[in-house]
Amino acid sequence: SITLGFQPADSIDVEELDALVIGSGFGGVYQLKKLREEGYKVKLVESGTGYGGIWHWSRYPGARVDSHAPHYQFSDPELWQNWHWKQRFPDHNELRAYFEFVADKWDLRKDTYFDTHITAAKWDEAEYKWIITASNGRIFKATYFLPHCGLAASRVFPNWKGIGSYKGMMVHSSYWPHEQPDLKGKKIAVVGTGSTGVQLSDAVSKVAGELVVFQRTPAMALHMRQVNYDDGEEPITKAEVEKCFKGRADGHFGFDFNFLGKAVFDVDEAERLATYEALWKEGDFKYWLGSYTDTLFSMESNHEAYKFWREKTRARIRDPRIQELLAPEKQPYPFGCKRVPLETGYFDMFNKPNVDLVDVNHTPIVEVTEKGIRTTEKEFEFDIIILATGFDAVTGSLTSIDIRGIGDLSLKEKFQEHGPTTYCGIATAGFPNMFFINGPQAPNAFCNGPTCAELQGDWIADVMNRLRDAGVSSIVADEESEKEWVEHVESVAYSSLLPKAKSWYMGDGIPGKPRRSQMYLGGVPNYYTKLRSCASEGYKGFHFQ
Ligand code: N01
Repeated sequence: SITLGFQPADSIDVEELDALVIGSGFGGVYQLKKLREEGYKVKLVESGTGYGGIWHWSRYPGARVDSHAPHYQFSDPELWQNWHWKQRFPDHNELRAYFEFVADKWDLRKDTYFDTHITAAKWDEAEYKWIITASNGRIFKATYFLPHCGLAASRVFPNWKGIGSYKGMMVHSSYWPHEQPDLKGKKIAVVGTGSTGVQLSDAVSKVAGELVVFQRTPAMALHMRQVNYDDGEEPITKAEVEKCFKGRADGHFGFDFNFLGKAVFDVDEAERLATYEALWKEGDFKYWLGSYTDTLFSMESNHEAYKFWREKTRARIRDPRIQELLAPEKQPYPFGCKRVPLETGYFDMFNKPNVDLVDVNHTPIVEVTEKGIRTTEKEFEFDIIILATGFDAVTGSLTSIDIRGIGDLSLKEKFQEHGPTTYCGIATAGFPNMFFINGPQAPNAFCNGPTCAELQGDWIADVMNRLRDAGVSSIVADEESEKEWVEHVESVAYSSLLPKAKSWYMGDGIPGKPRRSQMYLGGVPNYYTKLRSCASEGYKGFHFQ
């Protein structure tokens, strides 16, 4: 029998579905469209009030995607032939407008419930169905449960002493108010220097009276090289756009570029520096993910990339103290093994008289006071404190839902005990008929979002079709295959330098979270080959009932 944990309101019926999809980012909206085309009764639920996933929530000043247009979009010609990008790296407003456009073209609204936050999902072993409940009392019974919740749906808040006593405005970057607060002339703190903190501080510094950035680890950010497009001007021709969609799954990171195909010391110093200069000038992730093949695998090679980056960066900062904090002489961690932010003026901003940097390693935050933040050195007064402190990335969005599989197995406890364990980064043993897009141990953060949404979304639709045709009720990953996949993911991760940096890539920063690679680093083509061969071998590694 099913225990719902609350008594549903009389007026709310259980809605019966073939599939329930969570999340209105790229993964969720693609899945809804794809499954509907295949004839399934499917609904999309989203805790926010609009489409876009992370782009619905992250409305902070400066928020923009680090993946370039026109590749950061769906491959459906109905969409790209009729959409015009205004920026090479679109901002959150443009991205939300794109999602609205997609919702219209794909007629998504009639099958979407907004303001619907799923709190629990339980596999009913007698009926072979998922019973899924939302905090607003909605209940769904679905054959397939597809939590495509994204990497960044579970926010991290510091547990500083006195945090509740602060009288000013404190806001997490991902709960940014829809009505932009007035930042002009204000005294503002930004805590955190990941991709969010870098974008935010840069934008805030342009309007704030005073800005203090609190840094724990320096960001090895690269220049974005933003481009604005005029009306009618296209980043590349429509014919080229079509070609790039065909090649996306061949790129290691789901982009239209790859590593250079040679190692750092295959070339002499002059060639290496000329190559670094060219990549650095191109902007985008080229200097990171389009550079020498061994950059993320050999510390000696990685150090060459760091040295070049360090000199370029130090040249932009006047104050030697800040230079040393932002781009230290001694390399603090392997370049590119924490997510590389793209910036448009972050380092130059520290030359302004109204911008300062506090290193919380030297002067830790002791408490939050009524007026601001007290470090071991002094009390800072602020009108606004912005937390760019990140997320319980990748797994947090899944483990924050009480998901129960066979024998009441808790997903949270499973992941808590061992770290994420999945088969092919798309399913996990003990949880039948449950698949996720951009979940743990898939390429996720190392794949262009829409590329993997389509690749995984199509695979999930295919498996559902095959089961429907065969009259099979359920499919579940087997533990042995899962163990092999986890070992493979870990062996690729540990052949790289990634584990040498503390970052959310390895599950760091969340108390009690087991340290394990959150993503598959083996590249989109290898991942796709694995998914395809699993399917062509009759979904090898899964059991059926
Ligand atoms: O979060 P993060 P994010 N005291 O976890 C610091 C995607 N994204 O929101 O590095 C002081 O990367 C923490 O310090 P440390 C993208 O994939 C994409 O920036 O742990 N500092 C770190 O500096 C990205 O990687 C886009 O030592 C504290 C920062 O907070 C992911 O989302 C834009 C602290 C958190 O950095 C997450 O990025 C934005 C504390 N108590 C984000 N706690 C685009 O595509 C944490 N920190 C543009």
